[in-house]
Amino acid sequence: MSVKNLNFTHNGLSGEIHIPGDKSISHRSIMFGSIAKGKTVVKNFLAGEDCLSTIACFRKLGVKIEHEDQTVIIHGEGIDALKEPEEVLDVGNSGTTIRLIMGILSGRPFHSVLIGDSSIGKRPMTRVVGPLKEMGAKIEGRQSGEFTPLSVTGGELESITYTLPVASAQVKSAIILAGLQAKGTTKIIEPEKTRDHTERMIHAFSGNVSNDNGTISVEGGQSFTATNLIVPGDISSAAFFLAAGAIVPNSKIVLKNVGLNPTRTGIIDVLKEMGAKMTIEPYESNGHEEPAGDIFIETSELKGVTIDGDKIPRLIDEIPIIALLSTQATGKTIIKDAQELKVKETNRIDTVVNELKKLGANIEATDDGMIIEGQTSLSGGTVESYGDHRIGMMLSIASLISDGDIELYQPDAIAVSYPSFFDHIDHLLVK
Ligand code: SPQ
Repeated sequence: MSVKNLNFTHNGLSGEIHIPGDKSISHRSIMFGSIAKGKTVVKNFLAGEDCLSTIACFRKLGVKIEHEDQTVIIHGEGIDALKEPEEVLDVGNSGTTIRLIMGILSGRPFHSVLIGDSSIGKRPMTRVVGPLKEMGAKIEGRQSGEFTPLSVTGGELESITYTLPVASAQVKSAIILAGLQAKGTTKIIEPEKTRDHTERMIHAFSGNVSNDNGTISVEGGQSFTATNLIVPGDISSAAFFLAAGAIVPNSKIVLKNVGLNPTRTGIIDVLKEMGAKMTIEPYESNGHEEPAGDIFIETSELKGVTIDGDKIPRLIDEIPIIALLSTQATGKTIIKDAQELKVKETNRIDTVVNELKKLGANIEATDDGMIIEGQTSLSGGTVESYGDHRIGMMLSIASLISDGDIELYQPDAIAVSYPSFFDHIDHLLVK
C-alpha cells in the first residue's frame, strides 16, 4: 500500500491557485455531449480519474471522444447512435458515473454490464435501480440489484412521478436521463434541493426541464444540440484550500474560478457563520449556465456552529473538511441529518471521526453526523484515506497545522477529483 510522509515546513500560505474543473459538471458534459448531435467542446474539464472513467464508458458505447489535458471534444451523433458495448463498462470509483449512466442505458435497446472498484461494490444502487425498473428497464445485480456488478437491458420507458426518498442529485439525475427517453412527462419531487447541474446542462444543450417549487418535470423524446462549455472550478475542491486559508496561521490566499452554483455553496455559508475572513468576487455573467468567481480568504478566528436540515445537501461532500475546520474553532460544532455520509466512497462518519481522533481531535460520531469540540491542537500520526479522496485531502490539510509529521496511507485516492492537489499545496506554502 502506498504511503506519503506529510511534513511540510512553512510560514503560512500565500498566493493564488486556479481551482480545477468541477467533477459533477465534467461528468455531465461528457454524458450530454455524447447524447447530443454535433461537436461539443469542453474546456477546463477535470481530468481526474472519475471523469476519465466516464469518458472510457462512453467510448465503449461507440462515442468518438478526443481528450487532451483540460479540453475534451465529443463527436455526438444523438442518443439513438449509442451502441451495445462489447466490453463491461468500468466506472472505477465513481458513484456519479454508474448512477447517471444507468438512467441513459435504461432507455437504450441493448444490454450492458456495469462494474466498479471495491468501494463502488459497497454503495447502494437500489435507490436508482428501483425507479428505473418502475419505468420499464430490466436491471439485475447482486442482492436484487443493490450492488455491482449490474446488468442493464433498456428499452421503451413509461414516465413516472417519483418522490425522492433521499436528497440525492444522482438519483434525481438518473430519473431525468431516463425521463428524457420515456413516453410523456416524468415528474420528480425533491423534498430538499440538491445540486442542479443536470438541469442546467439540459438548458445548455437546448433542451427543456422545469422546476416548479421542488417538482422537476421533463418531457420524453427530446433531442439535444451540441454546444461549447467552460467548466467552472469545483467548489468541493476549493473547500480544502478555503479551510487551509482559514486555519493555517499567517495565511492569505486567493482561489480563482470557483463554481458558485447556489446548490453547492453551503461551505461558504458555514465559513461565514464560523467567522472566516473571506471576500467573494463573482464574475460577470457571460450567459453561460454556471456562476463562478474568485474567493479571498485569510487566517481567521473561528467559532463552532450547528449544521443540519436542508443545509446538508448543499455541503455534503465538504463535511470531512468542515470537521477539520471545527477542531480549530472555539466551542462545539454539531453536524446532524447527514446519514448519507455513510454511503459515500467510505462511511465518512466513521472515517472522519476515527482518523481525526488519531491526531488528537475531540470528535464523536453520532447516528446521523458528528460532534466536534474545539479548539484542539493536532498531533502527527499515521492515518489512512481508505481509498476516499476527500478523506485523503482532509488529512493532508490537517498536516499543515499538526505538531508532528503525518504519514498518510493510500494518498493516491486524491487523483479521483484533484490530481494537482499536492502541487497546489506546494505552490501556496511560504517557505
Ligand atoms: O461520484 P461520487 O463517487 O458519488 O462522488 C461524491 C464525492 O464526494 O465526490 C460522493 F461521494 O460526490 C457526489 C455527491 O455526494 C457527486 C454528486 C453528483 O455529481 O451528482 C452528487 C452527490 O451524491 P448524491 O448521492 O447526494 O447524489
